[in-house]
Amino acid sequence: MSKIAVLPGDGIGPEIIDQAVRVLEAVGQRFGHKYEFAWGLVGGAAYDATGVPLPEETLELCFNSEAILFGAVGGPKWDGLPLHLRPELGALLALRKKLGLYANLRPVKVFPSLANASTLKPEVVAGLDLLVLRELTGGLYFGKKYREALPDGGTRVVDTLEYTTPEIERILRKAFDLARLRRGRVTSVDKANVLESSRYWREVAVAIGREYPDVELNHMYVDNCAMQLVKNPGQFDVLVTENMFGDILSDQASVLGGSLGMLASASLGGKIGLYEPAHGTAPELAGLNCANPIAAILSAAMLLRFSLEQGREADCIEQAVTDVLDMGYRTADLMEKGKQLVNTDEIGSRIIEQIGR
Ligand code: GGG
Repeated sequence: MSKIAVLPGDGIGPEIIDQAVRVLEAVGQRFGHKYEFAWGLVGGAAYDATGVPLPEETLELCFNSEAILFGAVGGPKWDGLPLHLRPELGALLALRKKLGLYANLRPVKVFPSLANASTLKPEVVAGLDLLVLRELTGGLYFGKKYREALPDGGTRVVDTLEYTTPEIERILRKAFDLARLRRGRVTSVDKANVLESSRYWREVAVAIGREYPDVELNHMYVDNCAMQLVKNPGQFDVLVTENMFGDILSDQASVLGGSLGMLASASLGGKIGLYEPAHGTAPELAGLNCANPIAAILSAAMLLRFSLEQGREADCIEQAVTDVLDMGYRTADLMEKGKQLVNTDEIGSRIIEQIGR
């Protein structure tokens, strides 16, 4: 039996994760697998219950599981906490670091029936399939950060963007390895005209690129990349970049597929993978049963594919999502004229029906 740690977190986290777990149960039933779900507290919910956002008990549960299904953490209730206790830094980033999850895969795909829901013209995004590979345990989010009082009464604030050679090399190798399984193109995104870390990143990219003569490498400044994503996204295959750049660019790219609610992710690199929708907690939607659970459901499919080596089962989930969208069911974030509005539970149920067919 495969043990999966389930950490729903805050805001809409519990609602969308409930649907992902139901979908996993349905797939298990269809393919004759039994998954054991071990539920844990994380983020603001954990802070409220225990005084810390990532309790030891939760960590232990993660280390004793084969994979982690994660919802989302954070919200206005915890905004005033010091950074190290905030759900984002104190739980999610800490968990990624402790598990060695340096590679965050965020696939941006346009499902055929969602081409009209894209922010770009359907003919520009039809068939779009790109992968943002975000470095996840270094860079600006993990460098030294502090405030200091200045004699003039003001404050100096510091965040540092740090990388070491092995950290850059391993994420670039991952990008090239992934590109080999796709269309053989890597775009390394940096700000090498301004940042020393980016200048070095580019040097390392060139060196690693020589190990992969069959993969085409090009470099792009992050500002240009942001523009190219909304102008000509079809040029990208694997887009690899620093932690914060990847966080921003992947959210931007997600709307090409119709909604941030469609963007799944897999965080890999250690023994145990973590799978989470790229979106946050959407506090304004929490408890309303209207959030889109598809990113969480597609993250569960990635969990099956990468951690449990159940590719057929993952394909089955992805096909069920495609079918339900083709049938015209839409959550509010994807709603267009002529489609049928459904809530979080209902879209989960429609997907489960398709899995059972
Ligand atoms: N499921 C994603 C989530 O909880 N996001 C909250 C957030 O702000 N995360 C920061 C990050 O992904 O680095």
